[in-house]
Amino acid sequence: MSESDVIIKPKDVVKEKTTEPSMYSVVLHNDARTPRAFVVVALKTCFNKVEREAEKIMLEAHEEGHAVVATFSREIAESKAAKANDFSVKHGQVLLFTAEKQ
Ligand code: TYC
Repeated sequence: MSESDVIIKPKDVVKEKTTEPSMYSVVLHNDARTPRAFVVVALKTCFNKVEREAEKIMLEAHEEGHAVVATFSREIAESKAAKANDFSVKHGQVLLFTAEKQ
């Protein structure tokens, strides 16, 4: 071993801790007032869902009380839920989307 060799003992090795960013789901909530057809339009307009997928999500929310629309990073999920809620208000509806940590 030369004088310039550096000895790294196990206790000196610091493990890099990496944490994956949390994911958030946009959740669609059921209510008694919003027409089913409007829910489908909102899902197609705000989340780029095709008719069949939008109907499936709408029916799940209608029957179960809520349904996951899609999952994103926190910023994207919150922004998309807010835009979809604005779309709902703009059309005089009470349809609600929330962003929920997974
Ligand atoms: N329950 C509503 C009705 O019977 C339809 C509806 C479905 C509303 C899903 C919201 O997320 C919802 N007109």
